[in-house]
Amino acid sequence: MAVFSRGFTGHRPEPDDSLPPGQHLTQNFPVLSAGPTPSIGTDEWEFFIRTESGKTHTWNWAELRALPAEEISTDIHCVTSWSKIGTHWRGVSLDTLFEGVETDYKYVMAHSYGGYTTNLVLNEIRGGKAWVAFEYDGDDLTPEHGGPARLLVPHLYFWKSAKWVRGLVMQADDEPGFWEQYGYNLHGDPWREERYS
Ligand SMILES: Nc1nc2c(c(=O)[nH]1)N[C@H]1C(S)=C(S)[C@@H](COP(=O)(O)O)O[C@H]1N2
Ligand SMILES: [Mo]
Repeated sequence: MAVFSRGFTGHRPEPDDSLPPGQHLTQNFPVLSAGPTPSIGTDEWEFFIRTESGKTHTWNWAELRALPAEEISTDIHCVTSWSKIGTHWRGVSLDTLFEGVETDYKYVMAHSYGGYTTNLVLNEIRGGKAWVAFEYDGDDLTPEHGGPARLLVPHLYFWKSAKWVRGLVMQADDEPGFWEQYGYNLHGDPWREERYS
């Protein structure tokens, strides 16, 4: 199945209005990591979703790759002001991963290998808006860009797209993750310029 997502707002822009306010285009793909690049082999990689019942749903690499994958074509926007237009990814929709998950909690904390965290709202990462991505531009996702797999939440600033994603913990409340604790916005919509809190 092919999914072509321009993100939350459905902008299908001319170059002029293609970028959220305060953003500029970059042709290369900058690497922004708060710490060292963890090395996770696909033999040890695991992804989980944990709910308030204490139940933890887990997928190993083979199980993730056995799920239906989607092609994603989307713009990405980093809060440091670079944007890339029309990036190509392949990954599993969070809709697919949440299919058997029962939760009444509305908030999510994404956890990465290496300790990075970022907070999200469940109904903003369902409905074709977020993926666990493992390919970029037709190749395996490189370690510096979050490989073997990262979250891809392109309708929010790119810090929400947790690299080396390890799991999602359902939460009753919206709590700040790593960058949010340092003053980044809890929500992070680039079209509203929600950069800082
Ligand atoms: N685990 C982890 N994920 C992360 C980060 C990080 O430091 N660690 N940085 C975030 C930020 S601020 C951005 S802009 C993007 C950068 O992704 P890239 O390095 O692939 O460009 O990853 C996000 N995800
Ligand atoms: Mo960023």
